[in-house]
Amino acid sequence: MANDADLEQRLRDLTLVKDTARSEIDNAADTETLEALRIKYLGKKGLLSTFLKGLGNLPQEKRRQIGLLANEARELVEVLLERRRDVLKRKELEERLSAERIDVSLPATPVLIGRKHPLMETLEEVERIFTSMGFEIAEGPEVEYDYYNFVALNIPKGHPARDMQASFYITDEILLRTHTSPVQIRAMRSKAPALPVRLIATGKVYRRDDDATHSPMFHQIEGLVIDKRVTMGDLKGVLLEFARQMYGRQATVRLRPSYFPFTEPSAEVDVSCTVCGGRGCRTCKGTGWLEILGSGMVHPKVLENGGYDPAKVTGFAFGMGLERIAMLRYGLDDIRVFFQNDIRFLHTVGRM
Ligand code: 2NL
Repeated sequence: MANDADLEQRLRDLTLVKDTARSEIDNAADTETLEALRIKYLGKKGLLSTFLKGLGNLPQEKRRQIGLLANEARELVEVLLERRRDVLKRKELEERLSAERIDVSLPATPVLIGRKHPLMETLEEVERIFTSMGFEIAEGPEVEYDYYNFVALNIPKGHPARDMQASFYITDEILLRTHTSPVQIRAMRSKAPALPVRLIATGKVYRRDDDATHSPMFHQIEGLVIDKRVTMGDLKGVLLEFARQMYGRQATVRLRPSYFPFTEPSAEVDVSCTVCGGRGCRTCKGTGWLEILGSGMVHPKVLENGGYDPAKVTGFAFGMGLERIAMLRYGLDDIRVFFQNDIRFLHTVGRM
């Protein structure tokens, strides 16, 4: 009977669809492929829907019979899909977890952090020492009048110490300060005639110079003491205490005669070599001494320009380059490393 043959053919078709679905679903390698199979078998235009639609011309009894089987097939495919989906989901999660695993034993990327600049460390140490002896800290403008920078300090126009080639002039009368002395002149003039004056002036200064031992911008620390009967002995005592606090209690100082326009008498100050202690080595070139600053008794004209009466008071002053003090402290021989901003310098200097 044609109908029976047709029915059997349809049952074979259904079995084939079920078997193919089972094997395709079991072999699906990932959830994407599985979704494509869901559409292939269960979608609106999928194989099972198409199969059910094709039953329309069968007699009702046969249609009911085969429809039942087809629906069982649909449920089977749904169950197979769901089981396979669970397997694949778990597999994909495991793959992701192992791919994203973090090896906590790996060394971390180093984080480079900054540190206080060696010049500022040195400055703070110098300030600490002088404030411990009763000095106050004064600051002033870096752009200065020729008068405060030179004239008030007994360096009049035409004086060899104010060579135009050596200073950064902005106009005829205004320049970048070449030392911190104008800060002290300003401080004296705002305080005079009160006593005592005990201050240090610190900050950037500028000179047209540039090599391994000179930078066009560097830092100075100057000290000034004015009172009744201040002597050169007071100067030496203060500087000896500075050297001992800075370089250790064994440190000593010596004064050598010198000349500055703003002091009279003037003296260069050496500290016993911080490397060999005075026996003589490469750093002190065998002399046992290192020059650290210049000093002297404040010139009467400078006292007067600062508003003090040289007949009633005396004073001493000294000045040092912060870079030189820091170079001795850290054993450096090139001033330029302070200003090159090479992070490796900050990470190594003073730490070896
Ligand atoms: C040096 C020498 C010195 C002064 C600075 C000074 C300041 C006033 C009055 C008198 Cl207001 N003197 N300062 C005195 C002697 C030496 O510096 O070689 N500095 C790097």
